[in-house]
Amino acid sequence: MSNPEPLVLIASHGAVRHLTLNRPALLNSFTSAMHGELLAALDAAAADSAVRAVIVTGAGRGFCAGQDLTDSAMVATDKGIDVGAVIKRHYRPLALRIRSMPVPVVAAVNGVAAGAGANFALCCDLVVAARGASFIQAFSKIGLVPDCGGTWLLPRLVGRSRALGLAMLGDKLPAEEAQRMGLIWQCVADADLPAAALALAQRLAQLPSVALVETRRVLDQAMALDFGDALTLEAQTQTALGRGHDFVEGVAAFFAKRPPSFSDR
Ligand code: T3D
Repeated sequence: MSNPEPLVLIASHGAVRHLTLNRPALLNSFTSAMHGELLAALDAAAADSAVRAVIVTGAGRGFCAGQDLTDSAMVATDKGIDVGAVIKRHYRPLALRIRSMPVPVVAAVNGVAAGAGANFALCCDLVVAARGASFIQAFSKIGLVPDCGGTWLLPRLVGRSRALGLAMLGDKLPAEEAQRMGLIWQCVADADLPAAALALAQRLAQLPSVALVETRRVLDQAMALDFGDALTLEAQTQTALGRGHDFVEGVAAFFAKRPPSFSDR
């Protein structure tokens, strides 16, 4: 018997680990099985010291249509459907895994990103999208609130007013407009997406991973701090980073007028 097709394709380009959601016929919507493979692939990338950046993308014409609404996890029982249990079992660990990766994660959004598929992309550090891609907070159309971190991410990315507009109306937001309003980092021509995402990930891979990941953490934490506490957090973080090899290397490379070679992880 032949092995079933993997639900997440895994490839490496030097220090960049490339993960592709692979259920193209159903726009890469999430099943329990795909969640399992994705989490395992992210864990493996996190544990591999040769990996210095990760790209997530989708196979076919879609990026990810969110929860597969036909997956067995969704089937009603005699106690009714517990949607929250699906979130706790799958989307919470996924969102936390992305936000705690020891290296930067780039979402290369190749097509429609809907529901938890949109917020999965927005959990990533930098989002680059093809011009033909779009983002849909599809939740209100099926009587839910944004999940996979959407309630936390959206107002921080685009402000409360736009977050509410996107989440309540659930309209399709084209990638160009998503870039204009600051929801994503970059929108590129459709044909340029793979090369643009790889170039971005390769650039990130050459930067000091620990400092990048600490930048993510400190920026997120500072949102909930007053100015004085944010300054304290910056100082504490610089103390730790200043003891790292990467800081010594960065300063040495600057004075030697040579490219740095960062290795802390
Ligand atoms: O338990 C829980 O629910 C927990 C958590 C939930 C988090 C969530 O993600 S809730 C939100 C779930 N997602 C959606 O509601 C999006 C549903 N999909 C759509 O609105 C549309 O498909 C798109 C706007 C994303 C794309 O539209 P279009 O016209 O480009 O494609 P299509 O024809 O609608 O879809 C292509 C196929 O994929 C189609 O199947 P078919 O007819 O060719 O056999 C369609 O049914 C299927 N598909 C698309 N999205 C899903 C899906 N099948 C299952 N689940 C999906 N989410």
